[in-house]
Amino acid sequence: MSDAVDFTKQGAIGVITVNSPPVNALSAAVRDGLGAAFDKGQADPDVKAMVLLGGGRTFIAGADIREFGQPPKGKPFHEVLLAMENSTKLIVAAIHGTALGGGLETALCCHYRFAVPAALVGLPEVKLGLLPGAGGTQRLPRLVGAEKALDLITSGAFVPAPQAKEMGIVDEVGDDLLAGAVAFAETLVAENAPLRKIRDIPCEADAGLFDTYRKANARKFRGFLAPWKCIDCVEAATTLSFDEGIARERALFMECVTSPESAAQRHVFFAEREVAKIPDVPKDTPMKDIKKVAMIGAGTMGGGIAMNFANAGIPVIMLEVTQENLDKGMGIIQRNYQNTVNKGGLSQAKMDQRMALFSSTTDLADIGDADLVIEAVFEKMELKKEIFAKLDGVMKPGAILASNTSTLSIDEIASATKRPESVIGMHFFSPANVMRLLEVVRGAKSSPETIATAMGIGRKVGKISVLVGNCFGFVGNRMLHGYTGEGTFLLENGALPQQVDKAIFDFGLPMGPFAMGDMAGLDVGWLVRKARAADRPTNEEYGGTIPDRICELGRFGQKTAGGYYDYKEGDRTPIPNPEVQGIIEQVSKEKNIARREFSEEDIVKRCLYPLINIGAQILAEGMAMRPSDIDIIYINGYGFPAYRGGPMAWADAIGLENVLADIKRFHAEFGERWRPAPLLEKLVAEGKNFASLQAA
Ligand code: T1G
Repeated sequence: MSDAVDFTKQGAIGVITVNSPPVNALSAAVRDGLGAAFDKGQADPDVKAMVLLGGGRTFIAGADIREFGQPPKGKPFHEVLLAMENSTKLIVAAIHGTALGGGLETALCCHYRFAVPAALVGLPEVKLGLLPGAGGTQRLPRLVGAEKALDLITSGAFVPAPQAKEMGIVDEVGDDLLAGAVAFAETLVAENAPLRKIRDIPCEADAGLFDTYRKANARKFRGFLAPWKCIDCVEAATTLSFDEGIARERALFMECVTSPESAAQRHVFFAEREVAKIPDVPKDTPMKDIKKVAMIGAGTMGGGIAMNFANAGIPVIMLEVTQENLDKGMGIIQRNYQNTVNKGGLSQAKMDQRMALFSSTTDLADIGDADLVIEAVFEKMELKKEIFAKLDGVMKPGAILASNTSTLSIDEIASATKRPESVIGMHFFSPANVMRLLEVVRGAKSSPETIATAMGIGRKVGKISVLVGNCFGFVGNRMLHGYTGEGTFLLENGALPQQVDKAIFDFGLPMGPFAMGDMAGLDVGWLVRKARAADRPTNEEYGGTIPDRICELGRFGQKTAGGYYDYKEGDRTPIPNPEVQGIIEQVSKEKNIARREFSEEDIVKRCLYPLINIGAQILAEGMAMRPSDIDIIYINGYGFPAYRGGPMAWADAIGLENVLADIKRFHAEFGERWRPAPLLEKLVAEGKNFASLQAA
């Protein structure tokens, strides 16, 4: 028996326990151990049936993701599963925690399944750019039907045990995992229950189900590989024999597991977990208990941010300067919740519970007992410093003072208080109640406890918290500046907004820079450019000429029915505008630029390579802890496609020497803004990539 798997007996029931923390992943040791344990139970004449369970906090949570891309070792998984399914002794899977991926596939090769009520089951391989490669695409449709299997396999959703029982995935739900499963096995033996094999269940589907499903999900699965292969596998379960279906599944699994998309998505899986690891803020750093939050500003951002806390059951007091602003802000929150209720995403009772967690005031003195206060007012430093000075005098000792500023210095804001150790940035992304990303901006004096609390409360309210340094624009917006700026230079060089936006959309972002600008409002950038005009570096080319002229016409985007594009009433579809094209061509003429054609590849490099170059600068300055943090920021804050891994992983996949060669070419043609980041040059000179910095 390997250390990873124990075999014991309870009466006539063999108990097989996987002990491979933290999640009992199906490593080679576990697979070898399972094989040996089943052989032992099979050979023992006193054993009438067997129970398989996970030790620690969960059942088997899937294949060991770290083994993918490595040379195969240990007993092949499908051999272990075949031995179980063909066992002449009844096997019951006893599920707690999460039975996921290969874990659920193992349970489906047992003859019966027992689960505790809090258990979850699912086939989330698609999130890793994979498909259930151990029979899941052939067995699940036979259990729950092709249509439900399609949804479960292409979404990777986790199903609670009671619902899984209703669907037929689980046979029995009971409170005591081992005792319950052993009793269930004993009952089955006493009743001489059949050794059920899911493979023997027929599987049919309505003609056209799969093509209809493909069409209905084309936009959602755009650019991904795995969801499409999942559909093909489930379709095979309805058209081929079980063994032919298994062969088809294995072929398509190999196509996925060797694909760049899966390598990228597996990178993202681990990157999402790395963000929580902060070298100088250990995991056991005490976090403050946030029982009450105060929100300063009930505008779009303030309301959206506040909803996150109410959704997590944390009371929020809203502060505004006038009752009118309060009423308006609370109205927005009410409407947001009502829309969700109307769409069936929330019960009215839950909405009422959340609304009951809100209180509001125009009196600063009323918020002093909050454990965390988040300021979300206009991006004006003077105003923020005035507010933080007042907060310093009002908030109880130990309260955390956070700003939702998207670009301004946390250190300067903290300087307005006598407790800079309690000041931190919590930069949410609009719409704040939807976007997963939270940039936690550490000030020079932010204490480890303040940092740990901000990171932790972000996770508690469903965000992915990423710690960033205190520079202009922090990480995301600082890189965004390079991306959007290059887009306008492309217009001056000869491209049109619709060409740039199409190339970026086809690359995989949800929309291109001009459609995004029209959605966010062009006036926002216009105000920032005017505010910074006086101190703009003289050697920095100005990319704002075209958007300034568009704004001077009062064209701010969707909010004014026109910006770069026109928009019909109630329709967000961008329509190219000839007057805007005239402005673009006029600016090229004034700047003596001969307009030229650009391929989609040229456009992608010109718009997205600044993310890589600026990302390298950010890493060199220590404003991001690791390249994969930047990837997580761009995927969760800006819609960078997960199947490309994020800007830094994408650069590694292209090859940094290739990226640098193009950046040098752009530097020669366009000057300073394209100066290669020294870190990028260093890595290329040393034959390394961004991933080599992860261990740092
Ligand atoms: N392989 C390797 N390591 C894993 C792992 C896995 N499957 N799952 C988790 N870990 C690590 C994780 O990196 C972290 O490490 C620690 O365990 C705790 O994880 C053949 C091909 C189970 C719901 O996709 O969804 O089976 O950071 O922080 O929040 O068809 O982990 O501590 O060093 O996430 O409590 C399919 C992936 C695999 C499940 C627990 N299975 N895991 O969440 O803890 S492919 C999955 C999760 C497959 C078969 C196919 C979650 C969790 P570290 P954690 P958690």
